[in-house]
Amino acid sequence: MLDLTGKRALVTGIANNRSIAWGIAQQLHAAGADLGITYLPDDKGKMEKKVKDLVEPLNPSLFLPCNVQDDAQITATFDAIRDQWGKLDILVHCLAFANREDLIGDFSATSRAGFQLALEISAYSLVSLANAAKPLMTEGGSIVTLTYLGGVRVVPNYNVMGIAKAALEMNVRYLASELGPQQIRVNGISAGPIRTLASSAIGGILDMIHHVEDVAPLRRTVTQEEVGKTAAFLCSDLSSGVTGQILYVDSGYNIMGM
Ligand code: NAD
Ligand code: 0WE
Repeated sequence: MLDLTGKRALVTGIANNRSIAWGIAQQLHAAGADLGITYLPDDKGKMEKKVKDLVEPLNPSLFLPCNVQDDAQITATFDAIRDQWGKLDILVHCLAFANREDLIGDFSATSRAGFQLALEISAYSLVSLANAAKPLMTEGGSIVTLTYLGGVRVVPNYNVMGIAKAALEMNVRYLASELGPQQIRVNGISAGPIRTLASSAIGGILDMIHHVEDVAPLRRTVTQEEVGKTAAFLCSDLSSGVTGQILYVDSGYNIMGM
C-alpha cells in the first residue's frame, strides 16, 4: 500500500488549483504525509493569500515564501523545517520560468539574460533546494522534479525552456548519484501538456493538447491527479529501488514516431 504516514513533505510550485504541484500535494496529503508548502511571494501579498486559502484543507504544518532566486529565502525555508520538523523526507520541485518573449519565435534570438534566468529558476533551483534538503534527510528521502519532453526533443517554441529541462534532467542524474549513498532518491516526472497557469500563457497550447489526443496511445491528455499519483509513488517506499530516472506520465506520447 502507498503509505506516507509520518512522512514530512515540502511541496514547491503551487500557484493555483490548476498547478501540477497542487495535484501532487493533494495526493501526498491523501497518503498521510505532513505537508510544508512554499509559494512565490509578490509585492501585494496576493499570491500568499490565494495559495493559503487553497491549501488550507490540507492542513499544512508549514506555509512559507520561497523565491528560488533568493538564497536567503531558501535558507529561511529550510531553517523553518529544521525548527518545526527536525528532518525532511520528501522534496517536490515543481517550478519553472522563462521570459515570455523567449518562448516564441527564433531560439537563436535568446538573450544571455533570458538564458540565465530560465536556467537559474528552472534548473539550478533543484541543485540549491537539494543541497539545503540534504542535511535534513537524515533517514533517507525522495526528491521529485517536473520535466517535459521539450528537454529531450525539439518542441516548437519551447526554446530556452528545453535547454533548461535538459539541464534539469541531468541534475536529476548527478544528484541521484551523489545522494544515493545517503538513501536519498532523486527522480523526474516528464508530464505531457496540461492546461495550467504556466502553459495557458503559451499560444498554441490547445493545438498541442489536441495533437496529443490524436496520437498518444491513450488518446487523451493526462491530469494533475495522474501526475500527483505518480509523484506519490516516487515519494513512497513502493519505489524504493528507483533513482536517477525520468518517468513519463504523458499517455505514452513519447514512444510514438509518427
Ligand atoms: P504553474 O504556473 O502552476 O507552476 C509554476 C510554478 O513556478 C508557480 O507556482 C510559480 O509560482 C513558480 N515559480 C516561478 N518562478 C519562481 C521562483 N523564482 N521561485 C519560486 N517559484 C517560482 O504551472 P505548472 O504547469 O504546474 O508547472 C509546474 C512544473 O511542471 C514546471 O516545472 C513545468 O515546467 C512542469 N511541466 C508542466 C507541464 C504543463 O503542460 N503544464 C508539462 C510538463 C512539465
Ligand atoms: O514547462 C512548461 C511551461 C513553463 C513556462 C511557462 C511560462 C508562461 C508564462 C515557463 N515560463 C513561462 N513564462 C511566462 O511568462 N510547460 C511544459 C508547458 C509548455 O510550455 C510551452 C509548451 C508547453 C507544453 C511553451 C512552448 C511550447 C510548448
